[in-house]
Amino acid sequence: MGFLSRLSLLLAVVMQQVGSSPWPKAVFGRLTSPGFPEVYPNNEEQSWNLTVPPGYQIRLYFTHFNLELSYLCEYDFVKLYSGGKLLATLCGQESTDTEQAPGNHTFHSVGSSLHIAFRSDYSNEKDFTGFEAFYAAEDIDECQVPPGADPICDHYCHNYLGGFYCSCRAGFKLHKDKHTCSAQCSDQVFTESSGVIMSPDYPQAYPKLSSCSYSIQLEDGFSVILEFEGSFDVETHPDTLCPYDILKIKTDKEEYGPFCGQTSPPQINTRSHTVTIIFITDASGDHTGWKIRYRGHSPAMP
Ligand SMILES: [Ca+2]
Ligand SMILES: [Ca+2]
Ligand SMILES: [Ca+2]
Repeated sequence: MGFLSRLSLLLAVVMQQVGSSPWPKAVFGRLTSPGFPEVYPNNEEQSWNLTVPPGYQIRLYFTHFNLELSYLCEYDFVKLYSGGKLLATLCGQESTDTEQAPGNHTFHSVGSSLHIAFRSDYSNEKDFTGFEAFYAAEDIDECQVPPGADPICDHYCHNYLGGFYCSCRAGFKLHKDKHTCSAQCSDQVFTESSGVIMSPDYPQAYPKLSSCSYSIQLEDGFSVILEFEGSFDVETHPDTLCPYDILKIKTDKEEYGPFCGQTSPPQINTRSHTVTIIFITDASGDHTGWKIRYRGHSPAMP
């Protein structure tokens, strides 16, 4: 295929993609009671179903509201439903102890659809002029979570129109679940004759869904001695041995652990010059982890 025909094919593809995925259509509009701004008729029922694309919600507010007031809005009402729930029952002109009028309140759908129902009963005691409302699609800021709720991203949350995404600090990688930050902690090698190795972020909570391995490689003839230092906290279970997060220590000949719980394991004299520490975490829990000081002991030296 010649360069020009390839270029025109590429352009055609680009044009088609631009054409087929336009900027989300603006969703907005106005709703009124039948006959507005005149008096609404008796025995009237009308409803509206509003839907916006995923990642958006519907904002609705009233610029005029004048419905017959009745106990619990039994006679005439506007009801708002969203996410399978009744959001509001509205009547009257102003809120009372038992009935709600919208006033300056702005309503938001739960998810991407909102159902609005208007009903009038068989009589009107006065001339009630109904309502006028305006609605518009609005981006959901997924990064804003209610106080006390878990953040949606482990590290950083980025909101955009119609969606959001997560990212991680240096040294971490976004897990394929798109919100967990897994530590990049595999295949770490230690060749110094002594040192300190600890769980990622120690003494802060260690990361979830991470597979760490730390390999101590000393010269032949040394024996690696491991001592736990500071606090020790690895997720545990009262009946099953370390079913969630696992800390294990391996040499050519032996395996130590799995260790978990809140009691530091005793000193380990591995009698080996190469030792691998393996730490695997699951998707939940907040625990501070572990810290190990190692040193190479040479039996030939005092
Ligand atoms: Ca009425
Ligand atoms: Ca968003
Ligand atoms: Ca865990």
